[in-house]
Amino acid sequence: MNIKFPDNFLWGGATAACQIEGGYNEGKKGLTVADVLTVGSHTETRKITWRNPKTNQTGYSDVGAFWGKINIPEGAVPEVLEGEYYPSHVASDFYHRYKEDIALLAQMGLKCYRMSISWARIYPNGDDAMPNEEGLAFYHAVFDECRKYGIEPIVTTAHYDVPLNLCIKYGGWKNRELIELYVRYCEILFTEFKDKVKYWMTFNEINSVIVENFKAAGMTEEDSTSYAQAAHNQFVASARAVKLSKSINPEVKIGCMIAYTLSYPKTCNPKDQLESLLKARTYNFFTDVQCDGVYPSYKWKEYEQKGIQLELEESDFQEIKEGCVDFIGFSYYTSGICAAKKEEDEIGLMGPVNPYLKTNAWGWGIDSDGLRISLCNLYERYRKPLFIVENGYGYADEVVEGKIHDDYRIDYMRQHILAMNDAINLDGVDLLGYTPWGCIDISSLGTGEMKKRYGMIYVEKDDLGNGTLNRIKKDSFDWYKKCIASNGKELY
Ligand code: BGP
Repeated sequence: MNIKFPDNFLWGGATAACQIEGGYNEGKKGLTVADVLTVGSHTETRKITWRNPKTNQTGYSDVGAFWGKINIPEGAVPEVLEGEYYPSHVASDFYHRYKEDIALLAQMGLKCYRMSISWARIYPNGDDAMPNEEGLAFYHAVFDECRKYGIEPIVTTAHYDVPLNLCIKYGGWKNRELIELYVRYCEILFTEFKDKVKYWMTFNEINSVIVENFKAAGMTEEDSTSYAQAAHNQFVASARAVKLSKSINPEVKIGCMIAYTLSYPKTCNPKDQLESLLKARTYNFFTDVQCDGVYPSYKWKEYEQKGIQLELEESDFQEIKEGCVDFIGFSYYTSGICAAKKEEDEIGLMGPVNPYLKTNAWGWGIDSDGLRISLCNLYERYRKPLFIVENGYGYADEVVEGKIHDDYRIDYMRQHILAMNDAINLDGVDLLGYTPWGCIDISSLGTGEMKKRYGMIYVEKDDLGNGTLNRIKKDSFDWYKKCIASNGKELY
């Protein structure tokens, strides 16, 4: 097996602020949409908690999109309820343990660490007149700790943690006012961390704005026009941020980030193939705009058929054209199936179960060939450098006599690293790096569960927040350390 990764390949690990930091109301941080989300499970959706300030009535709403409909009553606003448990409030307590955690990442030999900055740590309400110095100081300390070990920070500016005030006061990303507020937030980041951060990404899984409206866009509306407007506003915001970043430091590399939800046609029926083509547009649209700098014609046709009218400004399309990204970051976990005839056994995003794939307890199939297909699809469509910034195997790991034997995760990562090797050496893909998701155990985004673990480092905490938060190296820690030290050659 000829394994050859580029000498400067960025082996890393990934987390997100609202899933790892905790300290949800410390250091003058404001609330985010993540802070009002309860814990769910594979069968029970997470809920948005709310209160009506006039009547003092409180309640729970589904989180929307694939997870029920948002039904926050008129006059009520999302709010943290006394006595409720919220996975993001303490999370994995990185806010207090970041030195210990980064030292562990350095022991694993990571070349880079993909993380996100919480907008509400920098501007607690998203629209504050001045930035929060304590928030800036926290991230300076984190980046200094990374650089102390030669670890390159790869930073996402927004990762499912819209400041809650922007949801309540502005209605979230369907409101064009968020463009300017976001660009002002990015200006502080790019200026403040000019000499510490070389790689940025704008919106995490920007294509989820049409399926994770509350988490990704801070919206409680679920109509197609709101989705389309939120996507457009994020395109303009991202494009302005790209141009701004280059004006502050021409050396930075700034990317978009999508969830690559590859879907195979269920049969060789041409109707299923057509369905697969249409399904691919749910993510291709977002990279088409941010890599080509124009809306694809199929999207205008779709908006015409749906009667969607965007709220546009003269300069929008010029800015989008001038704000194309340097690289494409994407998440890949599994692949799905789509069929012209909808099946009753569809599991949300990914469609019916693929009989050719083994799945984890959450029904996500293990498909490393799908990763190679995704890499080829993206590279051959855009010919821009790619970065796998999320990939991993969620599993309810068990501690047995102080050890965690996660051979299943080692096997998953080995298969996907071999697929990356093929894409690089057989298909000629330009792949910058690989940051497996949740390198330190963090709460699941979809379910809020702690037991859906992805890390090479175990965190002692259960689904209801009980535990010591102590860190334990899993078997995959030493395995990944050897993989990195051998630049991908030592995988067995
Ligand atoms: C992606 C998110 C990550 C992470 C991942 C795993 O969509 O970008 O934040 O959560 O999904 O999903 P989950 O945490 O639900 O297992």
